[in-house]
Amino acid sequence: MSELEEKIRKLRKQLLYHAKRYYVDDAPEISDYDYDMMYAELKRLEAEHPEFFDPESPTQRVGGKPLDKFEKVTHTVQMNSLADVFSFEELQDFLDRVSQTVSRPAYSVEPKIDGLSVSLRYENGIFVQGATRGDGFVGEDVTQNLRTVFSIPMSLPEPLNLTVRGEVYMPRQVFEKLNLAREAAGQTLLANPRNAAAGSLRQLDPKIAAERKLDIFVFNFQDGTLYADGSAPQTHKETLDRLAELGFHVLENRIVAESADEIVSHIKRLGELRDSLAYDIDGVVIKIDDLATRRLLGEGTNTPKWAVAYKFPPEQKQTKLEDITVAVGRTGVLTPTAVLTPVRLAGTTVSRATLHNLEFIREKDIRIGDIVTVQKAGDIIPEVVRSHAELRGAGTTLFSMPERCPSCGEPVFYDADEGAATRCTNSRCPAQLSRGIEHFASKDAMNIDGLGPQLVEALLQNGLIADAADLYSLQVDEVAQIDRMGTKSATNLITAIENSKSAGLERLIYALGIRNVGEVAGAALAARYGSLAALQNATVEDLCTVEDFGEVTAQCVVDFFSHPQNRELCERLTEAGVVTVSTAKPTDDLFRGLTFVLTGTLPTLTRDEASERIKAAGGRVSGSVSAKTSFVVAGEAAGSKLTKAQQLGVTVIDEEMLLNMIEQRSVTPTA
Ligand code: 0OX
Repeated sequence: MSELEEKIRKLRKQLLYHAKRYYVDDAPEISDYDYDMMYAELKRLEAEHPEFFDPESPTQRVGGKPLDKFEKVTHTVQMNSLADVFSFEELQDFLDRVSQTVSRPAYSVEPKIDGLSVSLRYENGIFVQGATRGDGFVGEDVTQNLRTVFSIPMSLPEPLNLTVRGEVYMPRQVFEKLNLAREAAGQTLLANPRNAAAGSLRQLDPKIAAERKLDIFVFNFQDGTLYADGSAPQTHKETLDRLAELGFHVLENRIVAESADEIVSHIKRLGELRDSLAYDIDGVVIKIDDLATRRLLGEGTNTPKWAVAYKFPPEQKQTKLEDITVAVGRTGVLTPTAVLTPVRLAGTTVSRATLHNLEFIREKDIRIGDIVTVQKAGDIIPEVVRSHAELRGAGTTLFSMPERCPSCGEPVFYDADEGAATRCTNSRCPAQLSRGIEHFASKDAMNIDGLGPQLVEALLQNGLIADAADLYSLQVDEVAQIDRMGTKSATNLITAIENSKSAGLERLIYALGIRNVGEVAGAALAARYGSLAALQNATVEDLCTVEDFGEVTAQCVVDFFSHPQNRELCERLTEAGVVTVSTAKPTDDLFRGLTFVLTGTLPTLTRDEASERIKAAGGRVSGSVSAKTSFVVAGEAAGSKLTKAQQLGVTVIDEEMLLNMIEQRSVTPTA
């Protein structure tokens, strides 16, 4: 072997060793910098000497090309989900149920990682395929992205055929860094590490997934052989210990417990540990340890009878309400926002929370300087739950709404009818203007990538734009003058603006920000009138005949176009080349007259994708369930919408049934 080849081999070996020390053992021996240097050197040598190519090289983790779509994978063993319990009483019910069949079973009590379940398949000890859980039967092939997860071994020390299951997650630190970078680039922030991990795993370009530095905890042996002699493990603990021996990053902080007391105290311990872990956990999994006992208890329809997930109650924290600021929204509504002493809550640092309106503040007797309890609604939006009058010292102050708009200084009006809103009615108010342009550019409207709140503000402040139509005459060199914008970002922005011209009439109508006209109404108007010009001349009477339009919304549309400056805006948008006529091909009429509501996380489609499919088939997508709803499409963790559908007797279907309906061109759901 040449000296060079020797050197390359040695570097590969060292890098593999240090990656394991870092990602699997959590005990790095060298600095990140030294690791990166070694990696860069190997990359250089491999590029100069392709004759020494080795698919096992650490540099080959990010080798694949971007895909067009993910292939489907049928799981050999169903990837079940877990039944949830929300209290110790419900947990006791589970334990009681089990003890009717088995006496004094031992349980594995382990953290429930808040990530995404995947399967990893090895053939002859080589990692050959990784797939998402999907609906438990069929998932998506995300092998390329999983290869970038360093704690997934590309090969095992023994030539085994096996499939394991684990939870992919984004470590909190990685998540925070990612959001800081997104903030600096004016991109929307990701809500929590779980969403960030899900988004990363769904990247078609493995390079992006690699940058996201995902990690995994393996928690189950699905299929195959765990020992070369073909023998099978007896317990879950033995399985996981063996998987650790094979080089997997296996769940930590788990115990084997024999009594309810032991289980409950470990749950409490994990609850206390939660904040100090490097990753998010959202509960504790309690599963029978003995594998033969598991088989005896068997499986339910979608969940095993031998395990439950105890879900932690929404995390709440106390913090100080330092101040209340008032923001002016797109429609002029003044919204009070709590400024909090920053506190870590469910995966992110929270320093602001909405206080809705004055009524909310009065009802909860919230005062500036109070200690308040905060939590995240749906684990995403921070909210103030209560104030603590009992902890109130001297020096707290009552809040009152400003009498003048904090942005333009004009008097504001209180409207008890419209959701107790305080409103600035000055149509030239700068805050409303910036929010309006942000809305115009937003993802669901004209979808101008990179044009976030900070950039809109900068463009307005520099006098480069005065309204949304001005965006279309911006020049690269003008934009490049703005702080922290180089020529490259400026060029990207101009391209995105240019592309938005063909966003389509539906989006354009929504983007105009007409009161009460959301995406659904925008689409209905586009379908009905076919052009912006026709819409501008519609009467209230005529608008009232559009599907789901009442007089209030109809009047809002007429009011909007009765303002000369709005008409002028439309004229300038048209002149700039924005498409203002409907280019939609006549839609399919399979779902004509049918309304769908989406709830929960669907196994393979994002919410937007599912909506697009329904709309393309001529159906409507609504945000709320009523007796008029035709179908509720429910995914994992579906909440109140599902309950409401069941109460109202609305047909509930899953993603697969929806796709079957479209494929088989039938409005009768079949599994
Ligand atoms: C987790 C986790 C998820 C195995 C068979 C049914 C559920 N998120 O950490 N799932 C399971 O168990 C599977 N265990 C876990 N720890």
